[in-house]
Amino acid sequence: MNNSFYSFSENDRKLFEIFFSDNPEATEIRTAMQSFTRLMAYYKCAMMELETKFNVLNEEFSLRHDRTPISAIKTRLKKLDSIIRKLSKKDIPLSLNSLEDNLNDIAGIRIICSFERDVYMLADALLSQDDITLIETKDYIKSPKPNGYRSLHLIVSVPIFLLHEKRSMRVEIQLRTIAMDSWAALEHQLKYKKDINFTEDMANDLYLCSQLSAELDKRMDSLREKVNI
Ligand code: 0O2
Repeated sequence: MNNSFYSFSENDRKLFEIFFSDNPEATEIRTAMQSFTRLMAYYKCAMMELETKFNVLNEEFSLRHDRTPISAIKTRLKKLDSIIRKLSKKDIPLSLNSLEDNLNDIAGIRIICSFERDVYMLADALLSQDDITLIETKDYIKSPKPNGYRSLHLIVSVPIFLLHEKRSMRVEIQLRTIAMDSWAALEHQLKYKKDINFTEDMANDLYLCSQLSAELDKRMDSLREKVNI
């Protein structure tokens, strides 16, 4: 996990000059960049809150059941260029305020579980906490995407407590099994690698792989049930 809140590249600076400042004066741009960095810091705090919550759930589950349901936790802050791309795609005004109001996935946390049942158990445990507000659920496990993508997505609002204020921040949580995660990583690689021509045959093969991985998850879950863990 990266510990710096947000580090600006030269490219980010240029993007700021183009999109976030009406006035190309250096001080205006600096102020806009400072506000953006502060907002990113708040999102990072929200991810830290959620990461701790999942670590606590993992710990308590392991005390009760002698196994850990979480195999890995990954966090990421959306990069400035993909924020701008998403705002433009959705035809949303390019301003700092509109980021917070319109994008739910600036902060993302991915929870990778051993078993499909753990995905729902952890989602339920998190959502029953009284400081968590559920904003949206997309269950791509019960209803996979047409390409075969499976994962449970939750958009939640979580409070962060700053020196003089409390702020509610929205975070996208993706919960998935190890099999779902390796499928998604492979699909992402094949689809977005510049030198690969992504053919219809490859898309069909990937869809079949997704069905096999769903079958694998089912079998692993029934094994888990048999040994009662
Ligand atoms: P990144 O860098 O991974 O975050 P919305 O946000 O509601 O306007 P969107 O973006 O379609 O609409 O939301 P959705 O369907 O919940 O998907 C958001 C994220 O899920 C994506 O983030 C991916 O991480 C993952 N995802 C969704 N569909 C697929 C898929 O078909 N294949 C793979 N590999 N991942 C997928 P981003 O923003 O694309 O990028």
